[in-house]
Amino acid sequence: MATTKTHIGNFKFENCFMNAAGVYCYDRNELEQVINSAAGTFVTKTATLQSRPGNPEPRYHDTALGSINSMGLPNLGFDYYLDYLLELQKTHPDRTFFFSLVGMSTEDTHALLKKVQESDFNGITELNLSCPNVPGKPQIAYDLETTEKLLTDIFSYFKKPLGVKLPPYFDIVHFDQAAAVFNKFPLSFINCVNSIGNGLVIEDESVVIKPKNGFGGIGGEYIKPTALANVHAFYKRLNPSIKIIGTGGVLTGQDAFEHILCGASMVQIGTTLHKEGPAAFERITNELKAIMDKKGYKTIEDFRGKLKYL
Ligand code: RRO
Repeated sequence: MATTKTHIGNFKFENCFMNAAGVYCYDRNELEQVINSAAGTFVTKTATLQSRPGNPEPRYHDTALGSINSMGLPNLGFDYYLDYLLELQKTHPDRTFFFSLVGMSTEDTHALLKKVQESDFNGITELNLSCPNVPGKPQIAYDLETTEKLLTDIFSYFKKPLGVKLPPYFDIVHFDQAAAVFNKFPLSFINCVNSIGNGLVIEDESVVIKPKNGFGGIGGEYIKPTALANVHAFYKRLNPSIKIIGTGGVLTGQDAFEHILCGASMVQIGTTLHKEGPAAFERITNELKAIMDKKGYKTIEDFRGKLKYL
């Protein structure tokens, strides 16, 4: 039978599927459920220096075609997740986990990354450049000058594996400009895409979430074409050493197959994991393996990036 093993740099994973940050990753209880599922690894909720309660509820809403959220970065704080990750290095020495981070200011981001650099953490760090939901704070990665300066400063002291979580881009020129920036740095990966920022869902006469008068990040089925386009646009433009994590609109093995065809080395599941729980990992893995078996693909490298054009 086909295998869905994968790697990012020298880190190997038994399965290419994992949670998307924000879903099943708030605390140890949720993260443990991902560890004990068919997922290859997990990423933590994006951590800030201090814990945060996030935005007022209701702040997440499922719809027939996906979800909208304006969580506002609720998290238990950097130390909580680092302590747990260091514990897992002892109990699961053969596995690698992802630590998602961002500061509420540039100074905070550097403070966080310096703490990671000085710690014994030997996993992979994901810097979230694309939170759409903190009132008054634009998504960092939509400002490429700021992003380039930030990464320049970070790589002057940060020597551990680092990737960035990106918002979707919507213009070919922006793919070119963003890729030119990311290619200047020794990134382990980029993760495409975060939710499509600041959508609006209405039921009857009302918005469905409280923060920001209902505006929030859109996930799920709505966003697969945008996610695939971002994965493939960056796959074609980035140095091959920068791997791509594909996130957005994965409900089935076919959706995951398409992300990998576009160039993804790992595939994250967000809205579907929220709707279905960690059993989604086994279902989607089996669906992907069945597609691979039918096509005669033994590993994901047999078709990764090999999207056909007309
Ligand atoms: O916590 C959030 O509101 C949130 C974050 Br940090 C993010 O990166 N993406 C998202 O959809 N929600």
